[in-house]
Amino acid sequence: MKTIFSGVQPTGVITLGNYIGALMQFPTLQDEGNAIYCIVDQHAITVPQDPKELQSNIRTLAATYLAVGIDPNKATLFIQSEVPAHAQAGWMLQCVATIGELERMTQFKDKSDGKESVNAGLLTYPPLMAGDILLYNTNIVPVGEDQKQHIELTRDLAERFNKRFGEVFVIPEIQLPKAGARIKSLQEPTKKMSKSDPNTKATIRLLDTPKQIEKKIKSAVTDSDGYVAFDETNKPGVSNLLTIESAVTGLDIASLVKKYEGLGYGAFKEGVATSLIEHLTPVQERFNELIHSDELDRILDEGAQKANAIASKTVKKMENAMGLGRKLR
Ligand code: ATP
Ligand code: LTN
Repeated sequence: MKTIFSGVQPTGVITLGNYIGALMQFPTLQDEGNAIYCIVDQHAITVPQDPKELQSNIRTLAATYLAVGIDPNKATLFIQSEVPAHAQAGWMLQCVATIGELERMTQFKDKSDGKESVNAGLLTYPPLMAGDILLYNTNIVPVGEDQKQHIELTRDLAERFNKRFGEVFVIPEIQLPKAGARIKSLQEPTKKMSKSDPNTKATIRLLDTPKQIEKKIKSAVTDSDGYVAFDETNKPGVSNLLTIESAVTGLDIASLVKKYEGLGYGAFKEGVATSLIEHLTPVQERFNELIHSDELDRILDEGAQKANAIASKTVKKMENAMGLGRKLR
């Protein structure tokens, strides 16, 4: 049986990019193996966070995971900071990684670009992420395309560790979604849709109201051709909307292009918005039921316990392999 692991940062209501690129795959995978999903709050503090807001975002994300279809009877859902093994493994892997390779990470370069001072955790973010994955003997990591470089580094660190200290880690593989591995900004359709985009029109959030969704899709940047076709180079805006509708309806792009044949962008955008609202409404209803429930706390407590049982064993193996503490007898 394969182990699947993924994490999302609790840095605000998740976007349609997070949803299509990552979360949407999670419920399917819980039927295919041992699935473990994490709220990576320790990653979130690599950029400044308001403590009260962070805790509220953690709860929101937990309810979101369940609302999109994570079943706690099939998958493990937990909060990273409630399992100490993550920080422990992160430290050991920091001592295996080099500053040079961490400085080459594009996420680090993007997030530190133009800033006078960034915290050291932003640089050492990838070894913590590698620890998340490697602690559970993970085979598959479902993520969006922007995480490819981090997964490659995770594999490199695992191989280096195994070579230097003996076989401790399973080497994980990335799994990108079939479509929608990189959902673009609605305002600048060559850039990725991002949680932290200051332009609110650029990003659809999972909990946006139908009115907000309609408004944002209507003002999405397209082109002046006036016909619907899929061409990511010349028609990035239209192609992005097609990708979004295809992901939430399960229809292929070709049949969507056919659906909009002879119609202008007004009707096209209306169609995309309708499909999206239809798909998100039941998710939002489940979210509202869950967010204030005691059930949520029970699920997270149980998740932390299950995760801890596996992860603390791997930490012991890592420490022993590296020669930390006393020899295991
Ligand atoms: P930010 O945009 O603020 O840097 P983020 O949304 O990229 O944050 P996470 O919340 O950790 O960061 O992302 C969770 C998952 O969503 C990851 O698997 C990531 O690859 C995926 N993801 C993020 N943005 C997109 C996107 N635009 N298209 C597809 N997948 C995405
Ligand atoms: N770096 C990821 C979030 C993340 C993650 C993980 C994803 C942290 N640990 C482990 C998959 C597996 C991001 O920014 N999207």
